[in-house]
Amino acid sequence: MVRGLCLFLLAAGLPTATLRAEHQDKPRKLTRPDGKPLVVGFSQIGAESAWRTAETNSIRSAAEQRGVELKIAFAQQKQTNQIKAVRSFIAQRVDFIVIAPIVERGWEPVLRQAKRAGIPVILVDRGVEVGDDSLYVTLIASDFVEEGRMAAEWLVRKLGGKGNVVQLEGTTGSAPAIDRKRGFEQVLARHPDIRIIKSQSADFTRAKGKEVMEAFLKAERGNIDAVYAHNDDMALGAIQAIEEAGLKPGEDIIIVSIDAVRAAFEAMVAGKLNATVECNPLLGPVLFDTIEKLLAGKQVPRYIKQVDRLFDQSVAAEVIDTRQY
Ligand code: GYE
Repeated sequence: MVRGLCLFLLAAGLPTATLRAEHQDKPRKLTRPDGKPLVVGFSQIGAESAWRTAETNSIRSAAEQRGVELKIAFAQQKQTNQIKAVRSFIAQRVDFIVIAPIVERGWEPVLRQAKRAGIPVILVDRGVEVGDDSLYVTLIASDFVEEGRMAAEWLVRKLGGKGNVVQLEGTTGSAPAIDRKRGFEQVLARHPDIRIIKSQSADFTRAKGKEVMEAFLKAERGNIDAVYAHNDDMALGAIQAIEEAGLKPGEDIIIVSIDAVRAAFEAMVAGKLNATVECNPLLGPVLFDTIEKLLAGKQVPRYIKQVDRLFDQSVAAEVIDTRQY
């Protein structure tokens, strides 16, 4: 256990930092005060998307570079498994606990246990809803409302302000599903001739994206101008469903999604996906830089915001080889 509770106090009251995840050239080894390797427990959601795999790999390799002993527990999309994993990290008295929380609610009891044990908690990629802000040190994540707005603004232009949209939502109750819907719908509220005619969760997976899109096409064939998917994997599933229905994705139906994973760039180059909003999963370096600061007794902001941008077909071919995930 490192410095325990005081880290929570140090983190309080600081503004948001905005940054792009950057790789340090030669990251320093992180150790406990007794010189032994630092131990970090990471409760990961699972492996539902290419984004998540990229995040896991980034955190794994950043830990390796810094000589950190990383214990990863994959929760197979279940919050109960995540809570069990966090309890076990507390029992093992790890130095830091990192959580990518599947949903926003239901975290207070276990976070209180971690706080009582004096183990600092860092949230990565998704936020939680808790009444007591001191239950975690910082959140390292993108602004999902802003991502939803970017997708909507692009789509409004593409549709010329008029059309029917179907929405493939992410995991119900998760921060990115809630906020990407909110941001998108905020923009659409100013454009009454664009309507969301169907909206359903497809759990951030390609298989469910295909399944839900098949159902949408069955119910609304000929009536769908665009798809808004809360991640690329669901958009890629929808593309398959659209093709199997004898339509041209990217032409007959416009598709915009979020993440900007490599497969999305390939789909844009092939003309099947129209645009994707980046959501940076390469959080390993910024996560361990933050831990390093906390170990040195420095303050860190409550929210370390990752900056995202939108890519569309017009730049896909040029940009694809520069992508890191
Ligand atoms: O967009 C999606 C994933 O939490 C930001 O989770 C992440 C989201 C990401 O499965 O692909």
